[in-house]
Amino acid sequence: MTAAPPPEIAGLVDFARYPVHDPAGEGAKLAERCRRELAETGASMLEGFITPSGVARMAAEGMRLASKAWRTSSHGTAYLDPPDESFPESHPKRRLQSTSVGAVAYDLIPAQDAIRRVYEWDALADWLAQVIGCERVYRYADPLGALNVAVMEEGERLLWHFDQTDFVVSSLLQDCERGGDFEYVPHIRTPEEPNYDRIERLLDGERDGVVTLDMKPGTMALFMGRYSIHRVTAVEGSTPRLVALLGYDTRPGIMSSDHLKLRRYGRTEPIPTGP
Ligand SMILES: O=C(O)CCC(=O)C(=O)O
Ligand SMILES: [Fe+2]
Repeated sequence: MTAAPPPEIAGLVDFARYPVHDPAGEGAKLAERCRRELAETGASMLEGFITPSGVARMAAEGMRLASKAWRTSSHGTAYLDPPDESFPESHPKRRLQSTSVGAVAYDLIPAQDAIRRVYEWDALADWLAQVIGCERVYRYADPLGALNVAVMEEGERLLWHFDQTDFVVSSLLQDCERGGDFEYVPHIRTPEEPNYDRIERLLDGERDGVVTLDMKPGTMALFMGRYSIHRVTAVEGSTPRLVALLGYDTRPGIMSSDHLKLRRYGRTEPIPTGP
């Protein structure tokens, strides 16, 4: 028997098209499709996963939160590690790129906000486990980074990089007027082959193999960012680009490091709630 979707998600997710709450039936078929797409292209796009009214609500809630974003503007390598001086200057391990983004931490997102309801919906994590083929998937235990909203304003861009996690679930809540494109090169490296030459040419501006992900508001994007290098091009226009990033892991209790929390949110501890 199919469990009914819980009332707090009603109206937010298009269950008819994406029956993720039906793990033994249609949800399993959908998981199989996503699994295949991830293997083939490094991404799987669930267009219209969030309903039009759900997206409108999420965009309005995101805009209310945007002023609380911690803004960083810095330089980094594609590996998100400090530059490794043992390599030649132009080498990807050493090359610095500029990057700037604002991030609203989980503890600043009200419990009743629509994106938080979707993230905290257990059936979604269970369905993701089916997609990636492991027994369970857990939401991050990180009080700041588990769910966060990235706010990119005019002129901001995200550097070419690999994620340090296997997979990312994201949803564009609001697009900017121009630019802000999510570009990636599927499977540019493997655990065995770092492919530094190819990455160096990409950083030099060679466009071979670059694909633009079709991120539309309402699409739930599953992306394997550890092996597919990606970036967000500079945002243009006065409308901020808002993306919700939903953090999961195959192990329970996972947090990001204090270093990463400080960098992304400007603090390591959640803001205390009143008595
Ligand atoms: O903003 C996006 O669409 C992607 C963000 C991203 O790649 C990251 O935070 O690692
Ligand atoms: Fe990323």
